Amino acid sequence: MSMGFDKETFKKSVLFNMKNVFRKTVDEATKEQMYQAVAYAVKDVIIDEWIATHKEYEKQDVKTLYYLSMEFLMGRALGNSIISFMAQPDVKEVLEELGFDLNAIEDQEPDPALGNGGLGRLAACFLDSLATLGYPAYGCGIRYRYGMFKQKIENGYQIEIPDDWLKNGYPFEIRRAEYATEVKFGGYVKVVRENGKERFVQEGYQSVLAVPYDMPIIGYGNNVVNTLRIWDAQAINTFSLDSFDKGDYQKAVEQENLAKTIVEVLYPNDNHYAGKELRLKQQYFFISASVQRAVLKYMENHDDIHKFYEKNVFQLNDTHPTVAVPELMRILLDNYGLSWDEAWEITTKTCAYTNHTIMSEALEKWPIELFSRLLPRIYQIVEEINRRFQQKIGEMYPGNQDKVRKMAIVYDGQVRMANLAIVGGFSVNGVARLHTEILKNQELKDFYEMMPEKFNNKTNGITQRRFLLHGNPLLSEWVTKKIGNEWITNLPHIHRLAVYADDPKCQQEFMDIKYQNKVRLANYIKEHNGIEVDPRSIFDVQVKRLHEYKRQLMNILHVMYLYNQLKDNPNLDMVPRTFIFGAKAAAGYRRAKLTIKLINSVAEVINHDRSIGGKIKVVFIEDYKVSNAEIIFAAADVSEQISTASKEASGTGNMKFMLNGALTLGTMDGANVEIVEEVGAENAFIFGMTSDEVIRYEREGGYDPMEIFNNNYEIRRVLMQLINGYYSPQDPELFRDIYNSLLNTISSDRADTYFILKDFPSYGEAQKRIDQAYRDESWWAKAAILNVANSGKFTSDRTILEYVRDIWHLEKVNVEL
Ligand code: GPV
Repeated sequence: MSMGFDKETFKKSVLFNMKNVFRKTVDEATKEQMYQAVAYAVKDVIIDEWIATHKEYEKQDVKTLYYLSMEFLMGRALGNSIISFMAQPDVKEVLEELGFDLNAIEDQEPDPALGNGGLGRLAACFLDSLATLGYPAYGCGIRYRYGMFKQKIENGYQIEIPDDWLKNGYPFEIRRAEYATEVKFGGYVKVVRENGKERFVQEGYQSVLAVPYDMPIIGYGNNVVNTLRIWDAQAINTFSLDSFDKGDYQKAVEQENLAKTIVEVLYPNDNHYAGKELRLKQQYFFISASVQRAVLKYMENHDDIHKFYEKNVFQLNDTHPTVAVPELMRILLDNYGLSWDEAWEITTKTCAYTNHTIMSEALEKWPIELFSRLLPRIYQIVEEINRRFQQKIGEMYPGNQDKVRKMAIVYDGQVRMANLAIVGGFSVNGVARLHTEILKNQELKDFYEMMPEKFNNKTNGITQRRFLLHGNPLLSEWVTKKIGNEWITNLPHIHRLAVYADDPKCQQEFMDIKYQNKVRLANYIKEHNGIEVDPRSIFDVQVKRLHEYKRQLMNILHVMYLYNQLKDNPNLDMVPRTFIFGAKAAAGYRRAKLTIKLINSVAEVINHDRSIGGKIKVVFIEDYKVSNAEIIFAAADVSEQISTASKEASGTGNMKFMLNGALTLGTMDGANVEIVEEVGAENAFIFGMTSDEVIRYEREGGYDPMEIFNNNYEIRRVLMQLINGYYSPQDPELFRDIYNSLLNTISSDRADTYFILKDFPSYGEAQKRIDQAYRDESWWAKAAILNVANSGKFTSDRTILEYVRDIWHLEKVNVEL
């Protein structure tokens, strides 16, 4: 058992909290109240380790990582915390003694969803691994009042419901008013001359008070508790009620509004830049607070600001936190009076940048008009960074205007955040091998040629603690029974399972567990969707954000095709299949929302057609989120990873499915390439164009979807069903936009931008191979076990060790209680 946990003390603590918080005994308590009481009792256990960890960090004067991110998609904390204390059996028993079921209590917790998708969940996995490996780290972000919206499906359409996750309070957070920090917006910069030196002072600004809330990040079984620090905004009240100055009053009201709106809501865009002013405010808000705090903390027990980078490193999670570069410069120049060169050396040795996409619509480019109005001093600094960098380009490539055009930080009236992040740091990394190669050879080629030493790859990973140990208890126990529990903190160890892949008894056990997990998901679906699905059918799953490049459309078009085959021939010999979708669409992404409607319309028709004997079912799971993801991965047979090659930087869902023994149906994109390398192409279903082919077509043209439409009857039949009312009898025109997107060049885009028709035949063949393969249960079980056994590379522990070795250079810390 873990050091900090004692069963009897814990039980007393639950009873005590129940009494103190709710004035109740346990037999009067609701499940929600029980959840709160248990959560506070768990927090009691956490606190001591949390304090001990930070004492140790201070004592050892450690180097600290600040993982700066607009998003942290944490998922529920209670179950994960209990697991980290290795106290799950005890807590389960205590609750049973008190008449409650642990699962039902865990289900009461709101799922903190301060992120959109892969990028935010990656940050959460990284924090888990950092704590488990014992590295000093803070996650820094925003305490959004409303997180990712809750999705409801009404009449087949997505409805967005505000996610009021703080409604009943959040037991795990602690407000740290003592670290409140002022952040300034707007106004103008005044130059003050002081004994021959220029000083820059921001005046006429509005400001907000950033107040941090800390959440514990618990390492697995090692007493380490790190911190996720998320900032809330509060008004700074600078005026008194008896003030007659109208200007003061006006300003006070404005500052009140600024504070309220700034942290109000998470932008629900994934892989998409919308250019909203409030978004830039959010970025500077949490970055200014985090960077100011990091500098102050360092100066509390160091006297030389020049060595800041020896004890601190800032990792920028995509370009969203890039204002950290000029903000650190500002503090060093204006508050510490350093020269430009001194400040620049410190800044560029502190900051490092991770790129998460090559999609051009995700590139952040702020109009200088907006940027300079909101952040006048920061803008000045960016201009100076740009001036010096352009000068350097001129020295390296004399007279080469093309290089300037491509690499400048300020150009065409815009501040280009990616360029700023590359120039302002010492490291640029991609998130999978293929992605990094594309960055080096295409997207960021000029930067790579100029500064090759900055570029490196860090293939993403996931935490097996949440996505196997917590999410899939049956498989997790089976694995531990076979090979011991070292896999929990050393995933490559799971390779020892490989020797069981051929053993018929083990195959049977594995398939039984998969079946149990499919029953669990079937029950969830019954309860939440009212649809009956057959756990003996193949569970074919695509869960991820809805985006055209991820090609949910290709999946559903294939379902429509299969259905046509079945209608032609009801005796068609096929293994029954349940196609499961889960996806949120950005609130303003019309075509993505229409795709959700299409999936639901197809489901409606197919699920009610008795003539096909239940051979196909289609389910759209409402409100895909971390908590139901754990149930879904555990139950999947087939993992759909079908993005247009070159578009998915890495993917991380692909790894979660593999870890749970699903077989990948995918393109050679992102980390799929490395998954196939680990498990062997014979244990996956790979199809479609390569990234080189896609990139060549994009560069040279020459792809005409109409040619495929003309020559392929089955595709034509499916596409015509989009516009003849087959799935929307009341409104035959409903899906016209989707039809047009595939065939017509009405908009500025090329038709079928994501090569859906081009890849469709090869996708259909891969699907057929799956149907054949599943009939051989022993083959399938073997391949599935081999997927689990070869998933070792994809632990985020490995990813973090690589970041530490190549970029962060942190020291591991031991915490004894
Ligand atoms: I940029 N990603 C994301 O979830 N949101 C974004 O705004 C951006 C990138 C994702 C990529 O799409 C995935 O391929 C990748 O696995 C993930 O970031 C984590 O690196």
